[in-house]
Amino acid sequence: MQITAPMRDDGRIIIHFDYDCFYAAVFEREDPKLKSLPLAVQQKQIIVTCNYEARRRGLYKLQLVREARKRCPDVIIVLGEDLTRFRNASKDNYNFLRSYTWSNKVERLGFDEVFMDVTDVIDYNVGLLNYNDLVTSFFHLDRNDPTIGFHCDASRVFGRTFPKHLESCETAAVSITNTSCNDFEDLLLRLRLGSHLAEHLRHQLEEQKGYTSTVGISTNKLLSKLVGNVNKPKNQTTLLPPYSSPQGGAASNVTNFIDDHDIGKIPGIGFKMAHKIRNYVLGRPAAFDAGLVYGPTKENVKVRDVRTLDGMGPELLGRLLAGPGVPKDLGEKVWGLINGVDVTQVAKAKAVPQQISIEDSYIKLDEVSQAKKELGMLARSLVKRMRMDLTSPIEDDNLGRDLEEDDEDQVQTGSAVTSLRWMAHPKTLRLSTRPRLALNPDGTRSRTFNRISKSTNMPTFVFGFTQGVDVIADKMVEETLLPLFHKLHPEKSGWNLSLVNLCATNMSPTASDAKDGAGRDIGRMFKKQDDMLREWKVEDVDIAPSDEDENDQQKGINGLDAGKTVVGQEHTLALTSVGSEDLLDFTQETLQEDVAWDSDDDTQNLGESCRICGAVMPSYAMLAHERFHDLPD
Ligand code: DGT
Ligand code: MG
Repeated sequence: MQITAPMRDDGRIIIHFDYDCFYAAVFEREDPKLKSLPLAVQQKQIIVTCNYEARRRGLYKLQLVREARKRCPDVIIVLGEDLTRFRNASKDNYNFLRSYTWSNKVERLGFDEVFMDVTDVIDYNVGLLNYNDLVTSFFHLDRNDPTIGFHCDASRVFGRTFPKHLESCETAAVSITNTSCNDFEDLLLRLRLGSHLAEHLRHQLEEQKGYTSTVGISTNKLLSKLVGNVNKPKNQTTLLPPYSSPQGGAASNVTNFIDDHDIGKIPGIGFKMAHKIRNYVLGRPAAFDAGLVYGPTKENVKVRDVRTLDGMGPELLGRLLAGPGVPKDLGEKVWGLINGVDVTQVAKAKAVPQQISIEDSYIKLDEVSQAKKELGMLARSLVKRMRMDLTSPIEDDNLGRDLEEDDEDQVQTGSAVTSLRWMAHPKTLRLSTRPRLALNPDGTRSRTFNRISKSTNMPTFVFGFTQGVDVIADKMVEETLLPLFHKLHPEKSGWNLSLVNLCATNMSPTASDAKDGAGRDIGRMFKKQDDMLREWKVEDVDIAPSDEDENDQQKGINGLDAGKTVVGQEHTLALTSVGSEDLLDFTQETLQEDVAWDSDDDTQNLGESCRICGAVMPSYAMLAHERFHDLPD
């Protein structure tokens, strides 16, 4: 029995950006001569990324440092454990792209991906086109100033496409599906304009910010992200119409495109979900492939295999994926995804993050004194991040005159004294830990991803500026965090934690923020960020670490500077392909297998540290990663 595909809403135009070799590009921007040299960025003993010169010489993402050195002895290795520079570059690029939207619908996914909903810009331009002369069109970027924009040839798509060649609407749509030729032409025109806007933005981003990117253009987040991957790097791909067919098959480019993806590569279908689906399709447990570092399985179960399976549909998927805490409509959502339907909206830019979360992982954390020390480091990072992300300077034009007394104060930032105010107050402080399970009788330890947590009101002294970060952090540990910790772990010993997380949440915008809207405060936030950062800047030494560093890995794992382990984008990539199992971020939501997109790096969590090499990665990737170490050299 074949179940009909869900309806797609093709009314939007979404552009997805993925910066090329992002971490390496950040270093190249600081020192342009690195561009022509093989450059790799190291975190623990792993090359987390490398530039294209290094890739040309056989290096790749998530390679062991010692292998990279063997392969390319003159590789320049820079340390990338301090995420500050990546976070700043990410925010700067994001703000830049945001300035081109009218709706403010711009959403970051991790540090190096951005979705833009440009539907309104496209629709406006469609309305102004001269259909008798599409070749010499002018794309308007400003509704109020008709001179701002660029020339483009709206009679064709800019850049690459999927499929490579466009079929005419007669052959592709009408004859097979009776889809109206008008719908086909209308979508094609809007996608064409989207492709020209994407090209303009890519160009501007490169010219003005120094970053090249890989871009996808389609009608929803899922399709734009996936189609961008078709041509990497420094390229763009537009998914061509027709997008739908009543028969749910041959005529739809969406189906043709998505069908060839492994089920685990669909964003929104997490590791556990993909595994359950594979098992069902195969009728037996899917096997792992020891040869893949991050590839969780060697089974080749494609979307097509799932979609066309007899009886497959929302109900069956719902039953298959059911479990405690799983949303009721999960079956429908997943059915939508494998049919290229993604109704999630591109989130509007937020003035402040919804929460700020800092965490670190540990091989062994089983003493109160040690826990107190770690809490101190995490608290320091949290207070710094709160000051950086939740405050804005009060400018000379007395913009802050209407503020409450408590909201403003004077802090020393760099050499200048600046007045700051809080844009939002997190009302809640949450402490979470992940205790290791006791050893099994056979000496092995079962893995758990479960966290336990306790929350309390955020102490108000945290919002004062007169005391330094260290003083506030110490007070926070003594007065708030240790009491919470003792509630979580009343026993003096007998526990061993693999992770500790601090989260400032339950954000309450200050009165003036709510009044004046997001835009002004984002601007202020970025304006002051450089100053704020200067004070805490950790300089990485751009020299290749010595071999002894490799022996330092064990001490490095739980002894990390909390300032360097601030929660940021952390995701894992397959060696040759990308997809959700590689890219899904590992917030608690992800672990609960929700299909929500996690888009704000400020809320993402680092995974675990590998006990052998110290590489940080999502918990779900750890088993596959550990197998990598068993491989012969
Ligand atoms: P690309 O997009 O293939 O040209 O290369 P990148 O380097 O931009 O890779 P991407 O987009 O997957 O990830 C962005 C950055 O995130 C990358 O520069 C380094 C970091 N990153 C990626 N995967 C991992 C990972 O598994 N662990 C850690 N710690 N960082 C990662
Ligand atoms: Mg990238």
